[in-house]
This record gives sequence, structure tokens and C-alpha cells, in this order.
Amino acid sequence: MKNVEVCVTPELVHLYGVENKIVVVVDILRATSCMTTALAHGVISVTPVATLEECKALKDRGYLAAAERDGKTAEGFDLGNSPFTYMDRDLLKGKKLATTTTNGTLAITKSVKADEVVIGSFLNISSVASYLIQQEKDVLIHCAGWKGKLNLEDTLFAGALIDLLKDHFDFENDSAMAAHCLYQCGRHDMFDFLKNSSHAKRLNRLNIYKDIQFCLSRDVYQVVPVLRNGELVDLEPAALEASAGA
Ligand code: 3SL
Repeated sequence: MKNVEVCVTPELVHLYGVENKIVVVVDILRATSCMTTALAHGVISVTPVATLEECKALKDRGYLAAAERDGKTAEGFDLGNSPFTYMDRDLLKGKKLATTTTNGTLAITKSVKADEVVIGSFLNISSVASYLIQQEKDVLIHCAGWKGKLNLEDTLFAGALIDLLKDHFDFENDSAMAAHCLYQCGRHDMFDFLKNSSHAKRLNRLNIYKDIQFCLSRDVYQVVPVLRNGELVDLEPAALEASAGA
């Protein structure tokens, strides 16, 4: 049976290894929620980069450029890291977006040696789960955490995803069982469960209350963002159907 594990921070990813696996990168608040939203609203691709300098270089080449550090839009960039910024089809349609964030884009860059990198969020959780069920590969859920530490919201998502995968994957390992237990505790009111978490408090100090609520909404979009040649693109519905039929 296929196996699913959870890495709670990029600092530990070398212990799991990403090779020969599908890695689902998750940064619920808010990087992977924003990437999912942007692709659902018409951007051609999202290029995740680790540094502000790389992001600036892409901006100079005509990309829309988004940069976040410590929850705020970094100086010199037009877009930050609120999902509501990525709902303007007129602004986004047909554009290429470059983005750098404190933790989310770092987790992606540390996953590139995987067989495939998929972006997960509550906003597209069922589409991601269906895709993973159709593949014949082990899965590692790679949580972005916060500056090297575990965070509740990404681990909660890992548990929610395992809940959807559990009939198709072996998840009898400590990291997956712990995440699943956490989800059992928090599933009935995730917003309340997270209200004292460190990043929810950090975002609330910045008055970003509505972003948290939105990022905890399930299945708003059907996109499945996958990394292809350094760019996140929505998996074609045709490819999804083909893998379902295989
Ligand atoms: O760390 C990240 O990648 C961000 O998602 C953090 S924030 O929610 O924009 O503050």
C-alpha cells in the first residue's frame, strides 16, 4: 500500500527525503492558499522563489510580483500575501506571477527533487486528495511551519488531508497519526481551534482576520497546482481525467 507521512517543518525535510515521492507543500496562512486562489483566477503560472532579489529580477522581466516578509508586503512590490488580492481576474488573467514569502516558498524550493510537487490548501483539499489517490506514489505532506518551527494550521491541514486519504494509504507512522489526531481535535471548529495559535495571533495583530477565515474554507476551488520547470501551473483537467482512467 502507498504510504503518507508528514514533515512538520522544512528544517526536518532531509530526514524524510523527497525523492520518488509526491510532495504536497502546505502553508495555509497564507502562501499556498494565495497560490491556489491566483491560479483559480486566471494567472498562467506562479513562480515561487526564495529571495526578494530573485522576485525583483522577475518583476523587472515583466512578471506580476508579490513579496511578503513577516506578514507584510515587502517594500518595492505591488502585491502581498492576502488571498483577496488574487481574485481580480482583470489584473491576473494571462499573467505570470512571481512570489516570495517567509516560509511557503522556502518549503517549495526545498521540495524540488520530489517526483512531483503539488500545492495544497483547504481551498482545494478534495481536488488534491482525488489526484493523490489516483497516483501510484508515496506522499509526503511538507508543512511550511513558521521560521523552522511547527505550526498548528499546517499540521491541522495535514491531518485533514490524511482523513481523505486514509482508505487508500498506509498512515501508521507517528507524524501522520499525530497530524490526524490533531485534526480530530480541531475539525468541528477550525477557526476556534486556531484562535490562540501563534500565526493567527500574528495576523490578527495586522488586522488580517478575514484572511484566516477564508483560508480555512474547504473546496472553494478545483485547481491542482503542480510544479513544472520551476513554475506552478494548474494540472490540466484532461491530465486529471487521464490519470483517473489509468
Ligand atoms: O510564511 C509564509 O510563507 C506566509 O504565508 C506568511 S503570511 O501569512 O503571509 O504572514
